[in-house]
Amino acid sequence: MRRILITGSTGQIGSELTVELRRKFGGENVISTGHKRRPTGSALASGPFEFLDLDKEEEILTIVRRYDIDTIYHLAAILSAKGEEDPKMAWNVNMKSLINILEVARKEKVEKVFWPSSIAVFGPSSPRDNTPQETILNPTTMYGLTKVTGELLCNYYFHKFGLDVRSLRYPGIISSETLPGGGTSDYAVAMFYDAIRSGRYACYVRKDTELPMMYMPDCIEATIGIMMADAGRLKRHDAYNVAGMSFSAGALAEEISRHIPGFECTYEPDSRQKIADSWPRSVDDSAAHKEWGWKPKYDIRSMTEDMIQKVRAKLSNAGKG
Ligand code: AKB
Repeated sequence: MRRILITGSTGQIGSELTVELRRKFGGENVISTGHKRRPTGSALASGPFEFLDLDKEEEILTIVRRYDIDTIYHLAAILSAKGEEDPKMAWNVNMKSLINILEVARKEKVEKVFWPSSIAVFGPSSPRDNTPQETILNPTTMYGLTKVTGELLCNYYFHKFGLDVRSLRYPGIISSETLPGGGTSDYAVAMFYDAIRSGRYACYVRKDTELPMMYMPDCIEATIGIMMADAGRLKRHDAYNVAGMSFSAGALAEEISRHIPGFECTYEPDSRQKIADSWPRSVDDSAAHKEWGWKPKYDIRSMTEDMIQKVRAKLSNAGKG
């Protein structure tokens, strides 16, 4: 059996995707990589880990050859809010790593590559409700620029070299395992932690700010789902819109209050408000439904119930430790 390589495997999505792929395909067959720290925790430590500098094509090549890799999930990236602090660094990290992965993949005849795009490809001139699959892509963040360029690049490698690249436009992802870092949608995760710890949260976007979101189990399902889909059914190799749920910051606070009576959320918008205002409130993911059977399971109610339970258990275990 050939093997799977994951970049960014200590991040919010990578940490949970690694565990699920190892459960499905066996620990030894999933190579997790990162460039800063070794993963902690038994689940992530349940298979090979390699330090990998994605800036260096030859390092990627060495690992792909050493492990006989046939599938790559390239998740490492700088997200939207962090990208605005140092736009040049965001461009360099996001674009250099992607082109290096695509180059190694085509040269080594890797079978499939997954690369995440984002709702950040849209901008203020895109329709904000039920945003279509095909519409104006005119982002105003550097992160969004790298996602539009990345989509074009993936599509180019598919048509020019026949490399099977697949991609999703992730909405904000909500999860309890690994905290997100540097994104605009991170408030949806932080609100749970602060609500459980202290019963209050100062939210950095307005109460009426509505964004598309997805719970991690659906995110993992969508990511593996598109990679397992029959190639003949996929009409696109740039990226598919995928929706889970859409809600405002105020609606999430209200839902959390049902579990934590007296929870108090205040709203103190900062520079991330402008980014959120440039993104869709909801997206049309009918192409994903039709072409590869995408169907989310969680809505705001079931996600909140599960998050409260998981974050409570996590914080109470951490308190004991
Ligand atoms: C971010 O907020 O930057 C990301 C995203 C929506 O791509 N979570």
